[in-house]
Amino acid sequence: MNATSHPLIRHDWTRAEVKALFELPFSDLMYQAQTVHRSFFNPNEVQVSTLCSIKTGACPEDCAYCPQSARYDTGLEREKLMAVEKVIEEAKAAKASGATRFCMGAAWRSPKGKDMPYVTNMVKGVKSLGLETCMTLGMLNEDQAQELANAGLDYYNHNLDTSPEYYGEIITTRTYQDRLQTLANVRKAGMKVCCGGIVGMGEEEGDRAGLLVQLATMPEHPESVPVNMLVKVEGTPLADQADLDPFDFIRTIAVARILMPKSHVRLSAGREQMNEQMQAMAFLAGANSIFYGEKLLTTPNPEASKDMQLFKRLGITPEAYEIHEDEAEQEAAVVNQLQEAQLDSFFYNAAK
Ligand code: SAM
Ligand code: DTB
Ligand code: SF4
Repeated sequence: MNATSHPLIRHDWTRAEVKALFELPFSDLMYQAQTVHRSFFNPNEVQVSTLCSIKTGACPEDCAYCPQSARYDTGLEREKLMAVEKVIEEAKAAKASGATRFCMGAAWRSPKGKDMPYVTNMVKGVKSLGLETCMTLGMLNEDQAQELANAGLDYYNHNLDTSPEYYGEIITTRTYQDRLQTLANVRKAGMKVCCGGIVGMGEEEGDRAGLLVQLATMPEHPESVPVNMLVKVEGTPLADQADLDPFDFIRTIAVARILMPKSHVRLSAGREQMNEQMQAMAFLAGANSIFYGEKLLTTPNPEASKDMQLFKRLGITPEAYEIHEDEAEQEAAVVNQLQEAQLDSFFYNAAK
């Protein structure tokens, strides 16, 4: 039996079934999640990704959680698109400190045509270092998705954020359907999908179930499922949102693990606000990926050395990323193109 035909991998989850999982006694839920996790993964390995904000702030969208929206005064300094060589320097540093995936995020509604050569050069450059690549640039049309896939982008991150019902409370400048369309374009182009959401935005348990049902009933589960705990930022509409019960956060991770057994579930934003016991419980619930490095996009994340100490205390090792030889050759060939990219980006930024 191959992994995709495994009886635990289902695409027909109903809201009622998922709500019933959320309502299990905590220990029963954790036991199920652990059982599923151990059938598909080494439970003592966690994938580590580092984030880099390649274009910061001044975003036209109105996402109520986001410090980068131009609509809210969060005191964030806007920064234009980072030069390709700077991105590559950051990626080298991330690799040196142990990351295997480099995720580049831009505060855009969607990339403009003029941006595409720069972002595709970033992908090629970062890949040539032997890192997995991920980008999150907002909405993509089919052509843009194909361009990124052709450049070698491994993952595209585009979150659904919450349930379809609660979505309108959080974002009005793009629809749920827009998001699903981008995800379909990413799949069609052959990239891996990174898609999850945020909890602690005032949603109900039914909304957390609704988000997970959306993800788990996709024809292919997202390979990576980030579960973000809202980072409350002064100036955003959600700055004073009440804290979510930490056990409800852990339940969300556990249910995601049960619904999408083969996916990496990421204990994503919000770790700076969690103690180590809570993070350990998230790993126990089936989380097996983190963002690693002092900064998320604009807000703080635990220090890398603290994470490594935590891993050591828990007997966790970072998951290795094996690249195949033919890929390595192709990637080495890209190094030559890099100098060109660096020059391009110098002129692009100098012209702005
Ligand atoms: N602008 C692009 C977009 O939204 O499609 C990409 C970058 S955006 C910052 C990526 C994701 O970060 C959002 O979809 C959201 O899930 C997450 N995020 C942003 N602000 C957050 C916050 N304050 N707390 C938790 N997650 C957050
Ligand atoms: C995701 O799901 N979480 C990341 C990543 N994808 C791009 C972003 C978290 C951002 C937290 C707020 C900030 O640092 O600006
Ligand atoms: Fe813009 Fe993305 Fe922030 Fe929404 S989440 S305001 S699209 S940067």
